[in-house]
This record gives sequence, structure tokens and C-alpha cells, in this order.
Amino acid sequence: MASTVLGCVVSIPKATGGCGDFPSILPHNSASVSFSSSLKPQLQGFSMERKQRSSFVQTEAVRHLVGSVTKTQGLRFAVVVARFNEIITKPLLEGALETFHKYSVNEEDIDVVWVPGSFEIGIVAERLGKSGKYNAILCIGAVIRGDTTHYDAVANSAASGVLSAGLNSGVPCIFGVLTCDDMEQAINRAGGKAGNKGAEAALTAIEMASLFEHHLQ
Ligand code: INI
Repeated sequence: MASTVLGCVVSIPKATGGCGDFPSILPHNSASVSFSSSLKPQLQGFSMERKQRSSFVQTEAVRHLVGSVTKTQGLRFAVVVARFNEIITKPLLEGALETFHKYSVNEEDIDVVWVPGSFEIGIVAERLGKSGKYNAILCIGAVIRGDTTHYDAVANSAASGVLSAGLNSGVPCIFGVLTCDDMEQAINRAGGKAGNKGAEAALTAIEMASLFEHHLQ
């Protein structure tokens, strides 16, 4: 199938229809491609339209690489945990360890490293990533606005520190640092009403570790 728009020919293979193994990651109703208004000026004169609407953009030719949360044998993880707001970071860590256990990650393949606060997480994550010993580094902390006047500084440093650690080491570094307005919100996210974000982050770590180990070598 091909559609011609303002002199540009875009060829799109016919979709196979079934989404198979990737139901949660492929966008639904994504047959037509649209751009946000801020992007439109740069994209003037170029747009794509598919003749036939389809629920999926999966084709026979395109390979989809996705980390598996079941192939965890031999994957090694480090968890960097901030002691600051330990009342929150401990249950986050417990949630993470429970997830690792549930997904059959060997206890011997997990190292937990404690740091004073979320500000210190990045540098340690980077060192651990560069050590070559781990498939992913899970970073856990809790920055609570009510506690500090330098909330933004600590929260932003933690986020950019974890990002840099991943980019500089080439090992996935997962951001399991809560940034909350108050203690109540933090409690809700550390095993309360809103679930346990440490457990969720551990699952992200497993998926990313598997993606790198099994598909991106
Ligand atoms: N560290 C946190 O992990 N969470 C916080 O909410 C926090 N507050 O409120 O200040 C915090 N501060 C300590 C910071 O992470 C460093 O340990 C400290 O600044 C020394 O570098």
C-alpha cells in the first residue's frame, strides 16, 4: 500500500492484524499518524495516512524486541537504596525484593547498596553499572516536599543522576525514587492505597535486564 502526500510517497506494508505477544505495548487505533501542534511547523508538507484502518501496526517484516519477565535465570541486579526517609524506602525495598523473588531471580544474584540520601544514588548506580557485574541497577529513594526546602534540587538531582548513570554505564538504571508532596502520598505509594512503586520498579528492572541480555548484545 502506498499513499502520496505532497510529492512524498510513503509505503506501508499491510498489517497482519493480530497483535500476538505484544498486547500491552502497541498503541491501539494507531493506523493514522498524527503529530502534536508544537511539532507541526517542522513537519509541514509531510504526513502519512493509511488507506485501511487497523488496530495494530504489526507487520510480518518488523521484528519486535521485548524483554521477558520470565527468563530471569542468571540475571544479576543491584539495588541502591537511600536511607533518608527510611520509613518509606524500606517498604519500597521489600516490595522490590518480593518482586524479584516472585519472578524467580536468585537471591544470590541481588546486591543491596545503602546510601545516605537520594542525592547520592546516581554516583553509586554509575559505579555499579560500570563494574560489569549487573544486568540492571534499581534505584530506590523517597524525596518528600514537606521535609525540605531543597526538594526540587534533591528530586531533580536524583532523576538526572539515575539517568546519567544508565547512559554513562550502558546498564539500565531504573528510577524507583518517589517524589511526593507529603508523607501521606509517600505511604500510599510504598505499599498503601497506590500500590508499591518499589515492586513496580523491580519489574521494570527485570524487563530491561532481559531486553539487554537477550536482544541487545
Ligand atoms: N534525601 C532524600 O532521599 N529525600 C529527601 O526528602 C531529602 N530531603 O528532604 O532533604 C533528602 N535529602 C538528603 C540528600 O539526599 C543528601 O543526602 C544530602 O543533601 C547530602 O548530600
